[in-house]
Amino acid sequence: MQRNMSIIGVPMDLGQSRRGVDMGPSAIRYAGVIETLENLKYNIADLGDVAVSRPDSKDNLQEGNLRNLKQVFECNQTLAEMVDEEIAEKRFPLVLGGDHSIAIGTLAGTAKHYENLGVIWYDAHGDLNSGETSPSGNIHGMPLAVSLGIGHEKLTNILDYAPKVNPENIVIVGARSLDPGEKVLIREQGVTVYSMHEIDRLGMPQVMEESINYLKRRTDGVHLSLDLDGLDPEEAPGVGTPVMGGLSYRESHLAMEMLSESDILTSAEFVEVNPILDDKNKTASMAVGLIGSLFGEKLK
Ligand code: NNH
Ligand code: MN
Ligand code: MN
Ligand code: MN
Repeated sequence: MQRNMSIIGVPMDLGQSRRGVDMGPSAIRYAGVIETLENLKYNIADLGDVAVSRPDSKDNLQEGNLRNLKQVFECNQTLAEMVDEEIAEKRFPLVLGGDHSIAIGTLAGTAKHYENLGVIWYDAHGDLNSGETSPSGNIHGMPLAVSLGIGHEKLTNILDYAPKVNPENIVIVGARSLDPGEKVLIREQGVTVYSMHEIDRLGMPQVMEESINYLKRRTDGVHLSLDLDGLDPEEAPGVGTPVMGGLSYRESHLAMEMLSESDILTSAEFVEVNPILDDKNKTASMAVGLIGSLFGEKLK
């Protein structure tokens, strides 16, 4: 794993409807992400936060069922350029959200650098909606579809290329709330999904072993996009769209430890921490605990 790492905060809350997730990067920094990584001997450059513009009342807030498209696009464009530059300078990008719409920018900046980027999407949701299938109009439910080239052209074409990712290089872990259009897309495009059903049947060790082996065989870089709502809301309450019956903190730690051992990751992001809905910064602290395991912290 690359020892030089750049942290990029993205205080974005316009990709969904509940305020507060814009404070996620502060909460994760406050919970000690920099100290944790420095203790693990990484050289950290904290690049601060990407600017997110505010929609004013005159703006057209909704364009083709995409809420706040203009602001989400502009922020992701900037984020994509930053991630691109960090990777070009051989620094590992660690992006802190913010809502999950920011994966559009992270993936745009990342996928350029690989022939065949793999993606692990750790989430209760599939984030495979488009303006046509979205039940909410919230762009945070769309970033994975956008990376497949499906969705509004402004978003799919960031950094002037599309698609970013091959659907067969995507593994979703923890899904338990998929919309009808997302299920169709998963079947049609050959996305691998370990829903909670498979995790219950096989257990996290086998799920991660299969995922890692699969991606190792067919990709030349792997991005982890971890939505904290993949975890069970009893344990991680600080998220905007909680779905019961999720992954435990322990299972998630194991997943991170196995990813760390595999050494396949080339970029990562942690998203959807909402400190307003949290219980004493517990969810942000979990994010930092998981980041520690992902980057090599050992229990003994
Ligand atoms: N699938 C729903 C939508 O598209 C919810 C998405 N919410 C998320 N995704 N938090 O991870 O609106
Ligand atoms: Mn998500
Ligand atoms: Mn590529
Ligand atoms: Mn989610």
